[in-house]
Amino acid sequence: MIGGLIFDLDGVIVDTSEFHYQAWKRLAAELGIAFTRDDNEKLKGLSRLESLDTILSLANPYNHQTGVAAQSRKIELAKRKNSWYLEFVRNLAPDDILPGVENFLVECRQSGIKTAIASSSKNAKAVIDSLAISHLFDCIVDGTRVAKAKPNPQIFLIAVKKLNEKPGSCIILEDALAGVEAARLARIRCIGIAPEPALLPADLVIPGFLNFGIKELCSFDRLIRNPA
Ligand code: B16
Ligand code: MG
Repeated sequence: MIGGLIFDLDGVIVDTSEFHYQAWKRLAAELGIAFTRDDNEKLKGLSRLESLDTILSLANPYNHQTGVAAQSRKIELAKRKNSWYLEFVRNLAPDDILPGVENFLVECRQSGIKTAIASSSKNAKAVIDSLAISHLFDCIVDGTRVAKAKPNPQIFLIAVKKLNEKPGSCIILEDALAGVEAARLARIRCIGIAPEPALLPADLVIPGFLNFGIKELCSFDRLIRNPA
């Protein structure tokens, strides 16, 4: 019996990774750091400051600067990157929702399954507003609500509680390694979204929602039992 579905946002409902890539690349270029699309892949699901640390360590893996001055410089850099990222987000529209996602959400809700968003992004609200989909969710937990980002399971456990469900009655939909790991630590079943099954260690991996509806979701529920 499925009580709730918990959706990651970036990479599951909408693909904003190109926006993150362009904004991080601009910052990296200013800092004289080479930054590729492959590097960007490794940032998926991480918090903004963790992403920045990862980029800074590309220039010097041993230079883990700490202290108040280093921290306030990092906050300033992350703020600049975010202002460029938000310029892209402002142009998002309902047409940018990934194929099949909206139908899947409507179908699940009509079947009595509750829905939540659990996103590491502190910009989740702006993205959801641009896509005009907030009415399709019972609750939204974003990066402003949690102290520890994925792979810490905290964000998913808060979503389970807000849905008034148990981990065993929920299923997470996630595109990032950090998110799949967080699902495992939360002991919640996880469907990964990726072009190839080998890319994510989830209970099931699908390329997207075009050929995945309530029927397929219920077969998954019957086959893959709660890990707890
Ligand atoms: P922000 P998700 C994550 O969102 C993104 O995957 C990740 O690439 C990004 O660094 C993180 O949000 C923080 O985003 O800078 O907007 O706070 O996939 O958990 O929905
Ligand atoms: Mg994601």
